[in-house]
Amino acid sequence: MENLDTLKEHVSIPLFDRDQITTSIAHIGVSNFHRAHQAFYINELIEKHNVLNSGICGIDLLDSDRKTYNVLKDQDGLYTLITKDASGLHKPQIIGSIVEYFFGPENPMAVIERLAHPGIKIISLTIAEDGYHLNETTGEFNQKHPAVAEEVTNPFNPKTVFGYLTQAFKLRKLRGLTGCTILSCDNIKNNGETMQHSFFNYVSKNEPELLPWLKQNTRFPNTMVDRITPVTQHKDIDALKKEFLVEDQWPVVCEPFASWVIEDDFFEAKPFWEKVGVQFVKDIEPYQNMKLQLLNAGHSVLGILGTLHGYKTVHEAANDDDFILFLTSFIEKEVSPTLVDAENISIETYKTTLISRFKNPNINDSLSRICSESSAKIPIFILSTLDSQLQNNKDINHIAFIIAAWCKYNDGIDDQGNTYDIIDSISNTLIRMAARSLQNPTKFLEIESVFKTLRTHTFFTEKYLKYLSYLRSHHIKESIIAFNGN
Ligand code: CS2
Repeated sequence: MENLDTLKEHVSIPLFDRDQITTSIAHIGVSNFHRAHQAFYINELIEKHNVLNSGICGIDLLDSDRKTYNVLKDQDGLYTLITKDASGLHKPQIIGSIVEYFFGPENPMAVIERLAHPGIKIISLTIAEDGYHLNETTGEFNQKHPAVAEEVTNPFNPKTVFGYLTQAFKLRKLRGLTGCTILSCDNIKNNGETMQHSFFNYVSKNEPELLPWLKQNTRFPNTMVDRITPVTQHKDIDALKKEFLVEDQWPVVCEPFASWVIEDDFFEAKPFWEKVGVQFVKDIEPYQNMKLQLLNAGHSVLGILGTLHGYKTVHEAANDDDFILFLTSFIEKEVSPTLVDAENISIETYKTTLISRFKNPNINDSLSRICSESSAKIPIFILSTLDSQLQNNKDINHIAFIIAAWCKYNDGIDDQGNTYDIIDSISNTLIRMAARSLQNPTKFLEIESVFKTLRTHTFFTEKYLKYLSYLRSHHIKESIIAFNGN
């Protein structure tokens, strides 16, 4: 990226001296989402409120993140955030809050030392739903994961976030330092508690003598994070260069909407993030349920149904009246009864805004991003709603239809006759069980890590089988129209 001063006529640049910033946050998983969300909030905090000690040290741990490493190293941690609203207004802003960057596979000891430094008060994470390595059936940490098996024999070259944190906190303990707050920013229920559960489980298996110290020296507040951030496309890079004269190898596109709610449970004093719109609350539950069961579930519904039809993006599906009628009726009849308002949120407002967020054509969010890792997403986004509806003997028709459609989705062919990839850590199982369900329709529900004992619930399976049989012999569009008409 060129010299910042030469760019300021075309885009907004950080209005602070980056050399004055000190780092108190280490963030693991410098995804597009992190760069559109947390790094954006912190940039605002530094720029508008002069909180100079809140710089971010970005850290990636996976070999597959080498591209982030190369780009952020080349661009000195700088990148462009392009906020696009539905009217076509594109506002590029250069974000300067990531002031350091470390790459685990290149120098694991440097990462361990950085995390152990007492100046780091918050270690935040976006490691995705499956990064927590929990065995869905037993709820225990998956000690058999190959990355875990490898790092326990070579602890100074860790492979997982748990291995890195263990070594870093061992150093803090050894040096008589204190611990810090670990802040999960992933789309999972009770993400802080989940992180604590995975981490403590890992430590009790691999480094048990550290556990008492950790229990006293760490906190894991739950959070709710929200901002739609698609995969960056070549045309975004080209447009930035052509229209704004910015050469950025990896800009990030996002919607104008952003929200961040965090439980007030920090190891030391909570940060000054309220100044930039972060909401601190006692209990995350109503906020996370609203977000995960409306937005993320809504995405998955449009993703699965839309892909079956041959749509490629969220806005195509969201601008199809039949699809949106199905989605809004799913929300009204099956999701809304499980949600409650809380301080500073109105479910009604969130629902209305949500549909226009999905319709924003400039975000161009691909359905393949949405559908990736559905086996980890669906239990959180949709089956949790199913559980509460079943407990209260309420309507579950839409969910039965969605799960049946997901089974068919794993056939990998849309109604136009085009094939698509199933991107999922258990894709082989999904594809195999969907194929076997052609002969034996309940087969798909036997995937225990996703459905647990759902196949034994006859009230659900009867509906599921009826929809699956209809979907197998009709196009998705026809099936949705028939469903909406009933
Ligand atoms: C999406 C999310 O991948 C998905 O499942 O629903 O990435 C979504 O865009 C964000 O959570 C928005 O806050």
